[in-house]
Amino acid sequence: MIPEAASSVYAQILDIVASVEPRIAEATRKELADQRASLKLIASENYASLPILLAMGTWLSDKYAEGTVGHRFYAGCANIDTVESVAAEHAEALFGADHAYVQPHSGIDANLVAYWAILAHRIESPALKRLEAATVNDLAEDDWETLRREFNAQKVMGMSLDAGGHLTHGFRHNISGKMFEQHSYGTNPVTGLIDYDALRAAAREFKPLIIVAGYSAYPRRINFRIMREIADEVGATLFVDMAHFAGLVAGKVFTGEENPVPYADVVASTTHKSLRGPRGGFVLATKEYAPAVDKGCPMVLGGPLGHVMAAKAVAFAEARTVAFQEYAVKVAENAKALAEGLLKRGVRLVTGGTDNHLLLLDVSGFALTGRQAESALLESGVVTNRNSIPRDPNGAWYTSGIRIGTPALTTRGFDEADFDQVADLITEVLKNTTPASTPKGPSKAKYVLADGVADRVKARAQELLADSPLYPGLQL
Ligand code: DSN
Repeated sequence: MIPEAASSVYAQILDIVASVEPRIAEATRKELADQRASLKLIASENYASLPILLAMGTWLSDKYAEGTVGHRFYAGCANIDTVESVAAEHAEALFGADHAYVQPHSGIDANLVAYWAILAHRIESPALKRLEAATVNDLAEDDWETLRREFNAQKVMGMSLDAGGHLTHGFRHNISGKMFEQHSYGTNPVTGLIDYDALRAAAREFKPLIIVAGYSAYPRRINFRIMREIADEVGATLFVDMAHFAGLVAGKVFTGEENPVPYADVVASTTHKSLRGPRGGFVLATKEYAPAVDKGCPMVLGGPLGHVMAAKAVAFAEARTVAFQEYAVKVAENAKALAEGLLKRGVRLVTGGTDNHLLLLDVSGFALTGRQAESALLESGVVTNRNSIPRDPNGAWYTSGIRIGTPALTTRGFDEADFDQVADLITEVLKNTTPASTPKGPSKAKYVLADGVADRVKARAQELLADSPLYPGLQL
């Protein structure tokens, strides 16, 4: 519930901002209006609550606090210590983890902290020990050279980008693909599902130091017991990136073998996707890996953001409620309803459906690229993102897929019947879009949307959105 006073408080806050730079106040107001007026289906986005947003707008931002609780490189960090401890305490209780490190500023940062911690913990490196014990005056260039040699050519194995993995799982355009020798696993060409037997065989041959499990565009659940078994068999550390599905773990939709926390050595995540917190990251670790994870700042990260850790604490506290569990259940139910709605209207889904919060549409059946479909949908007020599908003939720029998810609209209150309507709107746009002709043949980027479709879809979207207002009661 938003107290009535919130509207005038926000209006005054924006007036204060406008007194210095009116364009920022204006863009902030407009962003709210735009988010209110569109069907937000980007699988990695959500809407944080006002308590979370408000916790970020304070002077906790003004303090430097490199280091960890009780062990800072700056004086006067007592209040930041409180904030960080409360956030970590909530995260540990929420996920049943031995240890939570809540400083990472983003998902990529959280993954880098995890990679460094695993390297530092796993690689027997006398040079690293010497460097950690050294004072600035004793640092010897020889030790760095030895460290680089001792850390050399470690191997990581993660899901390939076109199968739904993430850039940070060893892709060549990310530092993870440069730090490590990399091998990726894909999905079965017929079912589109992870093939654990193939993965096991590849792991036996490649012998990675780290196996990464997790995804940003795979519409199914992972069995982490099997991933643990494979990791143990080849002596790998099991690292899970649960950024996309942290809300489903927190909300107890993913339990037993689908919950990564009891099986992984290290788990990294963002806070702002299905978990519905502020923009940021965190890492969970077993007792064994915790000391190495805590070296994240200053090893990998800049100083922690006290105001964002405060908002993370509020978000973790929210996620410990029954209301959040009900939300997480609805996210998964709504994704199923959306999948059924699309399938019955003839849209092809990678893996034939979903059992998490996201769906991957193969739009090649409409003779469109992902880029054309994304643009036509956006013109109609439906916000999605293009995404590769497994073995995508159109590559990572044009793609043949559209990724959509239910976390944001479920936060607004959409139910299964609403998502069936969303499926109808998406299908109407796709069926009425054709590639534009160019002298060289059909364009991969330009498209033609039949007259009247965008206006009709926008109008129907507005009716749906009006029944589930964003931040109801907030008059801005
Ligand atoms: N950008 C996030 C996503 O959209 O999935 C992952 O980094």
